[in-house]
Amino acid sequence: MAWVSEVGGGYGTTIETTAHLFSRKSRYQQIDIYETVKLGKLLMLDGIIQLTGFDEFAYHEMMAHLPCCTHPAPEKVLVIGGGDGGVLRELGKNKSLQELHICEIDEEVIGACRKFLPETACGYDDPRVRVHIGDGSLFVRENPASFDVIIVDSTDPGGPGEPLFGEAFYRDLKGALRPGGVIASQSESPFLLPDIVLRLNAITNKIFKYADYAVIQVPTYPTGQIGMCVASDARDVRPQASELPPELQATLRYYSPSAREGAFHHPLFVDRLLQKARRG
Ligand code: SPD
Repeated sequence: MAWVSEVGGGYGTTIETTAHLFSRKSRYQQIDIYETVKLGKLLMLDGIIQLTGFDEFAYHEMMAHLPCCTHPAPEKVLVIGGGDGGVLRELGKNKSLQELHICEIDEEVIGACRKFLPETACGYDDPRVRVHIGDGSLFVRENPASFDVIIVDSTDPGGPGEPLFGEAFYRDLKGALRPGGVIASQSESPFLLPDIVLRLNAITNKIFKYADYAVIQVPTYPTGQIGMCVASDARDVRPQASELPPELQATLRYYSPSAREGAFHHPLFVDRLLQKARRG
């Protein structure tokens, strides 16, 4: 038995593992997949926890269904990053979506997850999926006015996901939306990385007419939570603009209209951070 840790900023999260299933340094990052004692499979990129089988449903359901339900009738969706396939898997449950595009920079993440994390990477099996290997920041610039929903499922800033945390990228995201489009992006934990939360919310508030921030409970991420920016030029992003079919809603374990509503209600320190972001 070995304990593996994500450490940084004087803080760490440690998980007990039983087997190291995959380890490889790709052109972009160190990729590790473990079997754990309590939490199912664990995927780490450059030593940062990306998912465990225990709670990945929380993150992936919210990242996929919340922005799709912010759009009245989404058809064409793009995922940037998200090479493990978890967001794709959730999008695939929504039969009204017509095209599911993913732009992932690291082909080796896809290969490793398809082999060792099939319960997550099964998202790739959907015939509506089109895989683009490349830099998401270039892909959105090269595909203007193309998507109803764009979901940025990035790693943390500092690694290959670094270009996905700047204002230029968010301007290109907006440019890649069709009229009425919605974006959602992995936007870190307000306890752990308040400066990043502030920066991303300041960017979305500056660029989009409507912007807000939702929090997802994910126990195995440091501090047990992570946030997502949600933004659109078309409508307020807090209320649902469309509902999931009841048969799909019944299969979910986290996303629901009330979980959505709650995700936008914050403790005081986060509200103050978001007020500061709105002031720019
Ligand atoms: N701090 C960890 C952030 C990880 C966000 N991406 C997770 C990828 C899961 N599909």
